[in-house]
Amino acid sequence: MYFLHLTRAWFKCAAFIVMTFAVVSCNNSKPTSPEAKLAFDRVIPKPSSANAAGKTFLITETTSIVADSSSAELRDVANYLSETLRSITGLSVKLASAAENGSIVLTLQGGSASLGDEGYELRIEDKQIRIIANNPAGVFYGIQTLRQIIADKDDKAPRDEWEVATGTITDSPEYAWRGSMLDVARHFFPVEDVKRYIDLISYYKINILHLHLSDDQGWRIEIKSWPNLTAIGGQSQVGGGKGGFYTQEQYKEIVAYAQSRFITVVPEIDLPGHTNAALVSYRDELLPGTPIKIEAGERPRPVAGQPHIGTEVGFSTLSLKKESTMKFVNDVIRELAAITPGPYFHVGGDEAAVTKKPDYIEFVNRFKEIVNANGKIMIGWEEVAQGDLDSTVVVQYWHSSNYAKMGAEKDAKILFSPATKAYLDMQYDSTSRIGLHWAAYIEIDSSYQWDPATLVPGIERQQIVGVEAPLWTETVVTMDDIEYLVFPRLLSIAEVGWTSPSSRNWDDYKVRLANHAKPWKAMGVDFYRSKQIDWADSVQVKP
Ligand code: TNX
Repeated sequence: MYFLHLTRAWFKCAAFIVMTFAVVSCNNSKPTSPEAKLAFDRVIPKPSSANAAGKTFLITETTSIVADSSSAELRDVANYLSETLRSITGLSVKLASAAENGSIVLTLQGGSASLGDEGYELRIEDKQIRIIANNPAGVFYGIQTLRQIIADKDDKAPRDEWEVATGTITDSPEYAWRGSMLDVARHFFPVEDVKRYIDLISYYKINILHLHLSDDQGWRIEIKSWPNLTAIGGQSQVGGGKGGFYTQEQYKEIVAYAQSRFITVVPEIDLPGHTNAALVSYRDELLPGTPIKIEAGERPRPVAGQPHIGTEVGFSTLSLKKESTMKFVNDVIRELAAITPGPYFHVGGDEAAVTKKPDYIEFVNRFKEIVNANGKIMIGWEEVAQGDLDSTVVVQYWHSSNYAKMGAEKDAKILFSPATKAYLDMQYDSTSRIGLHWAAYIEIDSSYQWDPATLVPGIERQQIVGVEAPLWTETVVTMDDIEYLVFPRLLSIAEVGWTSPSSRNWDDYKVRLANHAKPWKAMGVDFYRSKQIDWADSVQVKP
């Protein structure tokens, strides 16, 4: 009998070994439930190292959060954790000043230097959880990992105990720039949508939100010295809807909200092409020459200076010959830089098909001077590689490896957004209900299986700042549309940006991804149910 008992216990341990990365101890005081055992198997992006210890920490009404008192920012993070735990568990977990059994401790003391600026160590023991980092950002990322490993159950019944599997996770990112771009110009999205978007992407340790604030179809940010930009240019969008724009106050609100999730907003004003909304707003001041006449029988083309609600590109440009042009550029960059605490300013620079090449180069050089004079670092789409660059500039590769290499040769940093892998507006396949497919159809495996460090021969790892997944919104009208294209592919890009290539593996990723269906359902995320993934909407693991 005793022997039988031992054997059974041994089997339990063996099963546990199979289900976790490593087992330090099998003598769990409270048996770990099947749901909790799954926990370490669903963290995205995959942490640098994770060792499960086989016990359980319980989050209950008496759990407390304790943060170093010396850091105000860390106290904000502690409040964020409390709110997050309330929304997951319904429990009100209070902040306390002294750590005891049952505390979740957030600390900036004692982290190893190897954790860097954004890394963290998450130690979950049966009596206490500790998140240790060198900066509040690292603690915040530790919290995101913790959120993902709190066991969820299928039944919706209220519970007074929430299990967390014990173990140690040590983690830090591969790249400093892990971005997501939202095009609010083709279709406008109100502040509330952007905040929800920020919340959703922060779960995956994304740290940059690039906002594409102007394009041919609409101008989305208030510029006080050029009011028609929003009064006229802000009132349109693709398909003829009413458009919209952010006041400077609303933009600041978005920036602050992003900051509270350790996300830096990078504003983009697309120049000198993609400027039709500005040309329509200030025809006398900005519109170059007379609009081209359309010959009888010719397919109607968009005309610069006329409102544009289609999706064609490459027909509008600023002109160096117009006296007001550089004043306009100066004013816009100055006003927007002044309300942007982050270090970057994106000047666009893509698809300026009707800007003469010498003018284009002149523009890029002047944009750089103005951006720098306003205390910011210039970033632009890959075509800006034709300008005079230096090592401060970031060139965003999207299509042409030649431009990307040209940027690298000029010592610029390269941000990877290859359209065939990272463009979230590409359809998954030919049946996708929205999206474009000019670059590729991108299923989940394709969005995951690539490595920025080897994608473009000649661009070395140390020149790459990171990755960014753009969502262009020609076909994207609602928040549901956003979610359908972004989830799950943004997670691929998040993992490409965070996890070292040697730790990434499609077969392992697929299983972790399957376990995100449940939290998405809980958060009401309208994700794409790719057939490549065996979605685990209900956890079915035999105890
Ligand atoms: C190319 S990528 C563009 C955008 C479009 C996008 C659609 C880039 C820098 N320019 O203007 O919205 O394709 O996928």
